[in-house]
Amino acid sequence: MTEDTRKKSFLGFDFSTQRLKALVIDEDYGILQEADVEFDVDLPEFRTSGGVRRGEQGEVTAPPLLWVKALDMVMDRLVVAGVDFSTIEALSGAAQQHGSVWWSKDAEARLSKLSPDEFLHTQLATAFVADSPVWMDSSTSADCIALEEAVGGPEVLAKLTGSTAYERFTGPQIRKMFRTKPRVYQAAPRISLVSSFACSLFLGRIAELDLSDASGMNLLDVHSKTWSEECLKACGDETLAEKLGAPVATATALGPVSEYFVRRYGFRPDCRVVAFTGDNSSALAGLRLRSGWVGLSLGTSDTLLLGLQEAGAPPAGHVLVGPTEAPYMALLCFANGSLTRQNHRDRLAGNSWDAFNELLRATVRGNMGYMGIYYDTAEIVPRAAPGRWVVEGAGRPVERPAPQFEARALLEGQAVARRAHAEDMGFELVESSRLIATGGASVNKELLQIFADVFNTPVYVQEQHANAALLGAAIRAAEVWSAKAGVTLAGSEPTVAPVATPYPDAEKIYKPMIARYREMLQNIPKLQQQTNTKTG
Ligand code: XUL
Repeated sequence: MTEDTRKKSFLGFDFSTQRLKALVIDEDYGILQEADVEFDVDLPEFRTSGGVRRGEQGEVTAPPLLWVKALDMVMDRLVVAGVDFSTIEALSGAAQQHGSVWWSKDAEARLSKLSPDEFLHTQLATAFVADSPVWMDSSTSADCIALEEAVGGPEVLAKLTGSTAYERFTGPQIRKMFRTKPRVYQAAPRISLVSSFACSLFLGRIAELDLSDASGMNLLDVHSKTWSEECLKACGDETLAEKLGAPVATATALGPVSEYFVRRYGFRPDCRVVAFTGDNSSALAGLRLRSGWVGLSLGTSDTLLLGLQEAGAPPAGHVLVGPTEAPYMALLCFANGSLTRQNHRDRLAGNSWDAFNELLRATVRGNMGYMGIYYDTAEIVPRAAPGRWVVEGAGRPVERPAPQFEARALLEGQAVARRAHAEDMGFELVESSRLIATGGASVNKELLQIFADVFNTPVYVQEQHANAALLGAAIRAAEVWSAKAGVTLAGSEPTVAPVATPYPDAEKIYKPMIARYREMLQNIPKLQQQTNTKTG
């Protein structure tokens, strides 16, 4: 076959908290094969629960060898699924953000001389010096405070690194290791994020961190795109910059796949490995968000993704270096998402969405002035304690609102909050704006209509694949490859279907509600302590 007619496909991975997933797409970005390994079920010998192990003081870790063994397993499942690895032009991956992998001294040498006759996990059994703290870890409050103090306060840190200090961010995690387990810190010549660790397995050497995931560490100056000396100094010693290595742009082909994969699975020797990144950055690529579009993942928590031209200094939420063409991206994780919606559906409408939607239909858009803020769990954006606040049109608190007003107040309140905080991050509505919804609750048409009206923009649903991070990994592999090869791939135009469009009077109704929401926030008790209740 000639170069032009040869079938081309692209491989993506998602090293998420509970499972490892793999996906092969073709030139149309259509899905060819998928495989999945669930850590607790498929690898019970690691004794994880939900993919992690919990300590008594908020520590949450995972053994990196679990992820290595899961890769052995998922590769075998791809073989069984019939993947022809010789058609794969490029591969890339996504991973849970913030987790750190602590490599041993002999790791790099081991990675470079892997025998294709053996599993990865048997050859890399001594490649790590510690279990990996992951994003659910909340044991580093003291380190967060110390880091903020070292640079001149939370606002200064947010301006510099895109976020105030968060327990799960890797800088505070490294600081804790340096402080409490100095031998581990000294024993590891290199530290990876979960994304760059996973990439290393394919490259046969320790991979560079990508700038987008590196922005989830409280260590990167997001303006100069280099490590902040001050932050490094506050979290470790003079060897830290060397341990981390210099980060690279996310859309970088780091090299060919290692010989191990060529000989064991039949990859082409010139198959490109594109830098892996964090799952949220990968989701931005998977949703193929353009300027002025908003990605909205409606899960246990709700996550908002935006492409940005400038890096602001967010009081809540995160600014990351952009993984695609927008220079920056905003990541807003609202702790109260689907679980909170379900709790109140159960309370107001006896466990039934149909009954809940009946309540919504008994009210009008704007809810006759009733507005609510519902935090069943401590909220992150904005940082606030759990509680429930409902007011009527004149702003007076309402003790016992009727169920139909509560139903609408809950959903409108959530959508209004999403828009207000997106605006705080620099989001501006433009003619071509769109909201792209994914996640479990994106099947709820009534909810999507409310989002369409509040954002005054049509809502589309990502239909092609429910897991935007996984799809994004394969798409990024395809796009970096095609840009380099000068080939336009048939799948590069997004295909999404509109499911809700705003009513003409939407802005008149909801714009004032955004101002009222900001006023309500003034009276809500703030959380003094940092919070890490975010769920994926
Ligand atoms: C983001 C975060 C989570 C993880 C989940 O800041 O902590 O979304 O990336 O995998």
